[in-house]
Amino acid sequence: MLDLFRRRRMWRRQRDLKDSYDVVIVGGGSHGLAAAYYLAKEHGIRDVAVLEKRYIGSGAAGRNTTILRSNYKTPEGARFYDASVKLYEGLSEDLNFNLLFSQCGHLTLAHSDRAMFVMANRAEVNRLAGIDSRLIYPDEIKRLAPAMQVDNPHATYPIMGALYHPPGGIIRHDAVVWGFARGADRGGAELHQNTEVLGMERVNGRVSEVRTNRGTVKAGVVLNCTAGWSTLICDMAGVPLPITTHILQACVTEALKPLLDVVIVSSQMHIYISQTDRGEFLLGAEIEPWTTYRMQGTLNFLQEVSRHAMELFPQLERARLLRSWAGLCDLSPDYSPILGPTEVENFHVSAGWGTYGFKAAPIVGKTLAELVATGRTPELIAPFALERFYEDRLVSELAAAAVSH
Ligand code: PYC
Repeated sequence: MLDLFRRRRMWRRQRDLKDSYDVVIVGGGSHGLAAAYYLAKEHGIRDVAVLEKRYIGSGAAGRNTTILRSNYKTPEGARFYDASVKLYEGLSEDLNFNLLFSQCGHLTLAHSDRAMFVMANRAEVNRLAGIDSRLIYPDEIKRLAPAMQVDNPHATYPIMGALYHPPGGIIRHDAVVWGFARGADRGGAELHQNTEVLGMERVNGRVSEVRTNRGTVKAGVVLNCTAGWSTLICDMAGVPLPITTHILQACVTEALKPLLDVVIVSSQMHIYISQTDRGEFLLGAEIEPWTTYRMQGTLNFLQEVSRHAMELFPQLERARLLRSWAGLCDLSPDYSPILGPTEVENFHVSAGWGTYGFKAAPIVGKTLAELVATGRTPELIAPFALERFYEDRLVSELAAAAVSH
């Protein structure tokens, strides 16, 4: 209640850029802000600038469909995202900012024998990592989502079962951004919005300077946390990434009475559905196959997502769509992130997240902060090193998402 009458600014007014910083973070989304927050909180590193070309959270952090989960396919992925969900569980308290995290449970529908086998396999991998995840059948699905049409005899995609992941859920994505931003600012980091990185100077295998539209700064360490734009920033440092950038679209209906309190996803139907605290149905679909940086939505997306949503929830037939949007996804060849050091000594990346980035924000921030502070790659992120593509050590998270990538 006290916060209702808050006079203190969320973060300090923007000042001029200094000539140099110990750490320059490119990208003011959930990863960059989390890294700034943990650098101060856990390592006392406060001479940090976060450079954001638009406003904080204007990229993927403010455009995702807010789903958190850790039911991944590989042991490396499951362990890593589990650490993230655990951090998210304590994050409202840690940041003293209500992130509205609802661990309402997450259901990945299976529509074929093959899909049932794959879900059973994923459940095993998850349980070996101590993650609550199991295969369930239509009776239990009906109990968890009574408004969903589970027994439709005419369904194109009959529901045979689901991977049920109780700790999964949804969180308020803009609150995550604001909470980390406020925490980073209070820790001493400077947040520079409308500050676009235009180039980098490299001397003796290190990035020495970062050139922006507001001046040039010297940098001890540079972190690239720019999601869809990560290849462009990496090119400036002379680090080519094996990534392509695509759009992913989503939309919300007008607010409806409470009908759904779990997250429903189906990769075969190319859809994921949740109901927000405001009552809107939040619908998302498949990554678009073409590469682009142009965040423009399509009519085809609206038609297809509506058609599939109504197969599961015919009650939505008359619901009006309020708004739709697109965001950028940076896809790596194995659909796992590229995280940690590069061949440029003081230039580290958080990239290649596809549709998984927001789920990983706290653990990315924490592990990148540890890497900067100690100079050592934390064991949890070692499997996601860029050099895995040169050493043939892929971590395939293909088909471990709500989307079928
Ligand atoms: O992997 O959970 C996921 C996801 C949700 C939306 C896009 N990807």
